[in-house]
Amino acid sequence: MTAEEAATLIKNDDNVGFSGFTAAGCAKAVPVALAERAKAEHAAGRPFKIGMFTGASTGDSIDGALARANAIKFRTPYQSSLDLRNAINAQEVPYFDMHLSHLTPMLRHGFLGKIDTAIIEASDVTENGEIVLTSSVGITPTICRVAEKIIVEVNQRHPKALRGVHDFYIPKDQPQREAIPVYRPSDRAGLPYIKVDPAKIVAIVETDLPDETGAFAPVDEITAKIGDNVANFLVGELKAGHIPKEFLPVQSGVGNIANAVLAAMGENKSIPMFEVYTEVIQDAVIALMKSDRVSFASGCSFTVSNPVMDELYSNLDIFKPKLLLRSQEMSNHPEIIRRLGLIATNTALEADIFGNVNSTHVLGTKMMNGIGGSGDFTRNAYLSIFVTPSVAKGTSISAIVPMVSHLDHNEHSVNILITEQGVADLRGKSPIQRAHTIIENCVHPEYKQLLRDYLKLGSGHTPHNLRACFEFHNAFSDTKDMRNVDWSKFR
Ligand code: 0RQ
Repeated sequence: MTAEEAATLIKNDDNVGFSGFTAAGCAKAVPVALAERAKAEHAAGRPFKIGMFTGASTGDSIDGALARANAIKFRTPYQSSLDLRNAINAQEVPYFDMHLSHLTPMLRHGFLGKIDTAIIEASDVTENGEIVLTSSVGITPTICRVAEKIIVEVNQRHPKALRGVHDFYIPKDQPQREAIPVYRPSDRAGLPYIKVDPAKIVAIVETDLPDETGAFAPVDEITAKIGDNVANFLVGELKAGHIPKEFLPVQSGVGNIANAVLAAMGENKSIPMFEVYTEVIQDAVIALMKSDRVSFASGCSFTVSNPVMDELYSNLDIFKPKLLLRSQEMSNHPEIIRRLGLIATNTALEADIFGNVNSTHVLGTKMMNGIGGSGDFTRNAYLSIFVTPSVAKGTSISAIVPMVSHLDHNEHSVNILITEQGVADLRGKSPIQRAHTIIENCVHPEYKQLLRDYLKLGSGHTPHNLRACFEFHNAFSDTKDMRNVDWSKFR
């Protein structure tokens, strides 16, 4: 049927689960038709809002279109759409930020209510209910299981030869749970297709639309320096015997900095060819496969720019044996992450001098995207690294502050902090030792003395001054520059 006809199957107040992870593998036609339907209902004076579960962020056709149509009842677990972010920060859309590995078990346990309809994108669907997905897996196996109805967009952009790239495995519920049989990034645990009762498929809509993934920013001086610092630190760890000589699988976060870090690791020939066990497979991973620096990559999505996607699909016979897509429950599972011994690198918005990290809230109150998978990986990795430029908005914001204005990853989980200034190895250090290491190695020169002076205002094991700890943030909100902090009134 048409997307418009399919959209009429969704009612006001329904909960909808969407396929996709980042913009990869998202439905594109039905959500846009749904947003149009919401606008028409609102114009007729009737309410129309849906609850939304997705894998992570989505393309503009889902989050952007539905936010602009004022059609969202609630939203979880991660987003990166400007229109949706504005609605969340204006308190128009209730949003709950979740560890991505937690979402599907919670949906299966019924903690988050029922799902009326799953709207998913597929490359193929058979009469007996075998569904092969496209460029991501996300939460799709679970929403297909728990939803009452399934709407499938079959997108011709994605070749049927994708069958075999995915691995669909849902662990048994407790107390019957068994060990997940993934011992290497390339191990498969389940089927290459999702099996559903064909009677649940209430609509099939044909499309031919590209994923809405944007291009990555080119590596610049700052991100290149951060990438080099990460690569050189890992070479030191190899030489010290802290990382085995065959290396360990790598997880790398989302965004431009993460892309630059992977590129720098690929260029540093003291690092052997490595495997990737991650969430988002970005452009840099595909480039490193071509140059024989990455031997295998397991992830939850191909979050690649359109030219890289075209190249991937044109050479699928070469890339297919080296790639695997899993659900986010598997790509981010603590059991597998701890077993494989991942080297995890994620991006902080701000960190404090004691090693606590804020990945989500700009200046403590405004939601940026969400915690995503960063907590799943950070808490369970062999080595947990956080990267960030030392300053933001010119030099008016220091990314290193006395106390983080929101806490996502605490001092117990953060091993290494890296900026373009240098590397702070926090392992085995007391709070005061961590503070000295971070200030001297990672802080921008404009903020070093200010933070040294802050440390003198406190006392105790973790020498905070609770009256002064948010003065960087207060100075920014009062004067638009954190450097205008004045410690004299706290001495
Ligand atoms: O704003 O562009 O307006 O100048 O915050 O900067 O360049 O978008 O950075 O793409 O690397 O994303 C943490 C958001 C970084 C991302 C975050 C301003 C800065 C800029 C951000 P402007 P960019 P990135 C697993 C891993 C959580 C999820 C995660 C993220 C903007 O990495 O969402 O890790 N992480 N998932 O100027 C105020 C500060 C600031 C600041 C930067 N201290 N205060 N503003 N900015 N520092 C994968 C998944 O889960 C999918």
